[in-house]
Amino acid sequence: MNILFAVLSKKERVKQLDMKKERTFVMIKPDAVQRGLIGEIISRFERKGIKIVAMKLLLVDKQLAEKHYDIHRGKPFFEPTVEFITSSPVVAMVLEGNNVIETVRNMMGTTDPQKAAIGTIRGDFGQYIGRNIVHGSDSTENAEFEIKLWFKPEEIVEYTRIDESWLFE
Ligand code: IDP
Ligand code: MG
Repeated sequence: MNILFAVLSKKERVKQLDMKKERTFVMIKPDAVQRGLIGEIISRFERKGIKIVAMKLLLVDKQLAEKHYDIHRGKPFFEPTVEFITSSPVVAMVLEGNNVIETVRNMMGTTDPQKAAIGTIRGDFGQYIGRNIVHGSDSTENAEFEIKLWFKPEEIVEYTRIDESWLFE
């Protein structure tokens, strides 16, 4: 750490490190729930130091699924994706952390598990684009929209994790 950095206030250091506290919406899809991968996936986020601020297991109805995938309406995979997402329970979560939207997307890997890098969630556990294990918001706008769609404000919990001071200066 350089001397200048050390004398900066915490707020200034955070700014210099380009830290951005964000929230993202993550869903563990029916294939991963059925295959017993809930713990494995949540564990990866926990070990990265990402905070879970909301979580529930639910059977998704058609209306919610269609709203969630509305941006893909009209595409050939829209109907099959809605059918898949409503076929069996999912785990819905709100995750919070520094640049968490991009971090989670990187941890998930690219949409097609065949092409996703080994070491990513999709790359390690999936084989087919229509069964790709996990969803994560792709932008701040979509994260905001999806969090509002899936969770009531009172379902999101503010708290401090004990390891926060060990993850950041
Ligand atoms: P993303 O989940 O990586 O953001 P999107 O392009 O937003 O990918 O697609 C949403 C979801 O629709 C995918 O996660 C996948 O479940 C499904 N999907 C997308 N493209 C295809 C496809 O070509 N075949 C089958 N399913 C698809
Ligand atoms: Mg997407």
